[in-house]
Formats: sequence, C-alpha cells, structure tokens
Amino acid sequence: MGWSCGLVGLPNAGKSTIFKAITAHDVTIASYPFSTVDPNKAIVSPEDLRLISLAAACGSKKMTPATIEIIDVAGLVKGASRGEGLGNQFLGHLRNVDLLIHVVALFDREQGGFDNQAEKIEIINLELALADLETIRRRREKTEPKLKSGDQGARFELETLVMMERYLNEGMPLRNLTFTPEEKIIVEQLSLLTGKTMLYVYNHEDDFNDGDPLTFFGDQTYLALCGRLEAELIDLQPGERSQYLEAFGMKESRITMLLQRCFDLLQLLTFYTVKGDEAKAWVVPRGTKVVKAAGKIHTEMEKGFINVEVISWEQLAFTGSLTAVRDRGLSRTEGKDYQVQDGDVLFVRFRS
Ligand SMILES: Nc1nc2c(ncn2[C@@H]2O[C@H](COP(=O)(O)OP(=O)(O)OP(=O)(O)O)[C@@H](O)[C@H]2O)c(=O)[nH]1
Ligand SMILES: [Mg+2]
Repeated sequence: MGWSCGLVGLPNAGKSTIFKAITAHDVTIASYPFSTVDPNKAIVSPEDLRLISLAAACGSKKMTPATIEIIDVAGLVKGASRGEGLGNQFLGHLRNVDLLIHVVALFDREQGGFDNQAEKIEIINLELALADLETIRRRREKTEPKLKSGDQGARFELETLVMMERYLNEGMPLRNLTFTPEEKIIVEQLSLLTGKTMLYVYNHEDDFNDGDPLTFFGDQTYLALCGRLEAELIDLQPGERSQYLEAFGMKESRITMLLQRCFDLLQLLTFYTVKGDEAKAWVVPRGTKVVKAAGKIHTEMEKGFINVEVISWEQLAFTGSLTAVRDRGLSRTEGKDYQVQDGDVLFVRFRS
C-alpha cells in the first residue's frame, strides 16, 4: 500500500471538487452543505515521467507506478465534536491517512471569502483538536485503572497522555511536538489527527496566475488553486486542457503540484526496480536504509541481503539503456547501510 491523504474542511469548501480533480472520480459536488455523507475513497497513480523513461530504457512492457489513496469525508462544523452538523464520527476514516489536506474556501464571497479565512481555519483545527482530546480521554479511562497495580508502563503512558492533553488545551497541534521514541510508540497507536502533517489549500478563483501559488507561514504551507477549474479539466480531452488553462493564464494544472507538495511534506522519496518485464516505483521515507527498502520489495531480500547495484535514474535516461550504463561503469555497488536517494534504480543482490 502507498501513502494516503485525507481532505478536511468546512461544508462546501470544495473538498469533493478537489477529490474529483485529483482522482477523476465522479462524486457528489453540490452547493448545499453536507453533500458528502459517506466517505469517497480512491487510489490514484500520478503520472511518473521517470518511470516512463526507465521502462523505455529497460524495454519493460509493464509499468507499476506508486499509488496514493485519497479520502474525502463530510464537512466539519463548529461543535461537530458535540454532534453539530454530521458530528465527527466520520473522522475515523481519516485516522490512518498520512497527511490532511485542509481545504479553505475563499471563493464564497457571501460567506466572507478572504475576510474570515483565519476563522474558518480555526474552526476546523479546533474540531480536530477536540476529536484528539476525546481519543486521549478514552485512552486514559483504560490506562488509569492499571495504575493501582503499580504498572510502570501505564504510569508512563498516562504521563504522555496528560502532556498531550495540556498541549492541545493550549491550542497547539500535536504535530508541533517532538516525541521520544518511547512516547512515539504510545502516540502512534492513537492515530491522532492534529499529529498528522497538514497542507492548507486555498480554494479560490482570483488571480490564477498572480505570483507563486505557494505561500509559507511559519512551518505551515498554503497552496492556492481553483477547485472548480481543476475539476472541469477532468471532463476535457487531454488536448483541450492546455487551451483551457491558457484561457485563465495558467500553464499547468495545480493538482500535480498539490500531490508533489504532499509528498515533500511527508519527506518521502521514490526508488525504482526493474525485474523481468516490469519497471516499478516504490515510495519510502527519506533516510531509509537500502536493506529496509529491499524488505519492502520482498522480505527475503531483506533477510538475505548481500549488496545492491545502484543506478541513478538520470544516468539511465541519459544513456538510454541499462547495458550502456553498466558498460560505461556508471553503476555502483552499495552495502546495507546505504541511504536510498530519490530516483535511485536498485538491483538488490540477496541469498534466498
Ligand atoms: N465558484 C467556485 N465554486 C466552487 C469551487 N470549488 C467548489 N465550488 C462549489 O462549491 C460547492 C461545494 O463544493 P463541494 O466540492 O461539494 O464541497 P465539499 O467541501 O465537498 O462539501 P461537503 O461535502 O458538503 O462538505 C459546489 O457548488 C461547487 O461547485 C471554486 O473553486 N469556485
Ligand atoms: Mg463533499
């Protein structure tokens, strides 16, 4: 399984519109709030030009790109944690995602548009924090009875839970906290929402081509796009898309940029393998050692790992064939502690 992103935001923020733009799935998009009740889920493979050129260089007939799961849930409102709107039950669908795409509508002039963006963002972040506090409270209920028996593990767990509660009550998201490895074990079991990486998307229609679509505020990243325009592109033939974009003064869709930014924020990298007829892309966190990456391909490869032949994707594209790269001595051998780099093509040698 690849990595995953969940869309959050107020009702009518344009979450399902952006879901459609990313996945090309036909979903309910409507001007009334709570048009999404059951979550929409889809697995997509963004176009990977490196994989295409790798397959061409190696004569692979089959290409297996990396996948991303996208989940679109109902809108959250103020008081969702107390059952307002559709409540927050559906947030459970976001527990396992790696990143939250927080959609903020700025196109809705009658609802304040740009003027109350901070307030809109705050409503969602507060509801996510309240959902986390509820998760922590339930966990405390299970942990506290264990204290009586002098369980040291339970004491440590409780301290960690209390520390997180305090942090959340001060209005801070858990993603800003640095946990010790021991604390991490507890935190990861809880799949807390404010602990997830977040990308803000400003959904608006003004100034399509005005400056950089990305802005940064502290460690927060904001990407501006027009959900409606991006979703309309999906209904056009590929040949018509660039003309349509040009009419708005844009060169390309921002959906690729959106996914790329999510990928970067999660600090992921892609490596490639070629076996038989198949060229395949794999996604792992940056800093992954090659022996672990090999284990993702096959557990046997990790257990019996000998070494790995590494070829950079650029060299393959440049020379145009695997044989040429090897003949020119452009491939190298690395041991198990080698940290995989983005774009590496790996040939793992192992004992089976
Ligand atoms: N003008 C304009 N309208 C948009 C844009 N993006 C979405 N909309 C409209 O806003 C309304 C709500 O869009 P949805 O995508 O259904 O919003 P949602 O966030 O999924 O809403 P819920 O599922 O109800 O929470 C629809 O009428 C969309 O056509 C945009 O960029 N510009
Ligand atoms: Mg929706």
